[in-house]
Amino acid sequence: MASEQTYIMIKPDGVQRGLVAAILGRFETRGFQIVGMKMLTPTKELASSHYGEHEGKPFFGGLVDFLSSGPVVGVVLQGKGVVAAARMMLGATKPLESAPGTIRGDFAIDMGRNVMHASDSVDSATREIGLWFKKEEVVSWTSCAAGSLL
Ligand code: 3AN
Repeated sequence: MASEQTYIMIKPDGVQRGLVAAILGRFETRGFQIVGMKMLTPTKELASSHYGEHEGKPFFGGLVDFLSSGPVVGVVLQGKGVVAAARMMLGATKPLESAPGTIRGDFAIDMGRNVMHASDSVDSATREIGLWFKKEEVVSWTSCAAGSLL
């Protein structure tokens, strides 16, 4: 399995509920590497581009309004199979269908307040990393831990 990068984002509800460390900690302790991270309040334009595939759907306006309503934490994660793994750790789109142990299954109830985003494919990850990060904002580092595979 090749090393990949994916884009994950703690949404405004996750930031406001103080879940940033708890969520990011799951990825760090599993062994994935944070190679880019920023906090910002997205403009409506950025939020619309991010959710471009949903443009025209009835929930699009609310989705964009919510994502741009407050600060989010955007993260580039790196590691073997990280795109699929992050989706598995995130859980289903509808929080009440998310398995316990997943992030949404443990932290969310409402569809419109489902605490986190994760790219759903390698192609989406490439697009979303390019949308949220400049090239120089994604870094490269090696762990100093003995025996580390990073
Ligand atoms: P995910 O966030 O699991 O990748 P997407 O990309 O299908 O799911 O949808 C993006 C966001 O749009 C979801 N997190 C959810 O908040 C919202 N959403 C998706 N489908 C619906 C729907 N049918 N009704 C209301 N909101 C929706």
